[in-house]
Amino acid sequence: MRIALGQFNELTHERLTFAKQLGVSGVQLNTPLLPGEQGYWELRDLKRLRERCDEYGLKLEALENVPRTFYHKAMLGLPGRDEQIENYQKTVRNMAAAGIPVLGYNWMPNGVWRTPKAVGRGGVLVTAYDHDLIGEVPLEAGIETLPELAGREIGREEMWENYRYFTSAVIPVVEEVGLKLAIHPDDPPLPTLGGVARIFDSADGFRRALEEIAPSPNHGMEFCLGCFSEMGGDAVADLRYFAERGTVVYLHLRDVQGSGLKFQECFLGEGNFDTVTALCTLKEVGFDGFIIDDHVPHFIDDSDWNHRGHAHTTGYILGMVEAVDKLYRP
Ligand SMILES: [Mn+2]
Repeated sequence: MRIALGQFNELTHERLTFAKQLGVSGVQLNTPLLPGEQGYWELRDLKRLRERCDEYGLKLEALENVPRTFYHKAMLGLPGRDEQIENYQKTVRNMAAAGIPVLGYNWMPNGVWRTPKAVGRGGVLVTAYDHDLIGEVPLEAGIETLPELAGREIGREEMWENYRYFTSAVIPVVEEVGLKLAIHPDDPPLPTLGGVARIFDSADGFRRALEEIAPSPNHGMEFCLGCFSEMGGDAVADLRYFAERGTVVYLHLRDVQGSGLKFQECFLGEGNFDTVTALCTLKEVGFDGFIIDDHVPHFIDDSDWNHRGHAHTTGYILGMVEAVDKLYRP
């Protein structure tokens, strides 16, 4: 099991040096700041990212999320989606040519939603969602203002049809060039938000996508334990189900307290699932992907990218994985 540092959007000397200091083997970027006026990412820009990681002896494990405006018409089934899908195919081809093996994506036209931050252990600030506050307070994240969303209601089957259309065009290209595409759960995983259905709100949604609509050795999950914990079921049982089928490309290792309509993030070890059991499960099924921490608590005097939070969580994961590797014999 490899561990990477991620969820930032540029490869500054500071971030790469920090990754080296933590002792991780790789890096992941979320929505990297690359020129994108043309609607896709260029080979030269992608190659520069990979080479920059090489210079620091770090593996560029994955890019997570192209800008939403690269494929929102595909998600919403709007005119212009074919052009966006062609551009998405270009990004896939360019990533493979640049030597970047994984592209993470999500199917949330209106993004991740969060209400104001909550207070966690010792006063750390953590992200939170309280459905009762929607419409009452300004959101920390969510209700994105894509003009195409104004006044629209989009149902589940319409979202599935749009998903089918998108994947039927993109998965063959992903297979051809040898890239892996990995889907993240909807966050929060509620059936609908802001009038837009959320189809990746349960393990069943993933089964439908990966076993019926778009099964492929090159198509899997960005398995976010935090989101599965938010679903309120047995997140580790879901992890086992997908990991033993080889569909977990990489893992977001975070947890929450509460679930469904009201939850807040927390330190690993304080939430709904048992972290040791989760890691033993991955070991048992021979998981060969990488792990990142995802969102982390904001510590006292932390930076805008929560590097203290990342240091704590990543260190905790490194220690746990070392222990599980040495002590656990499936
Ligand atoms: Mn996540």
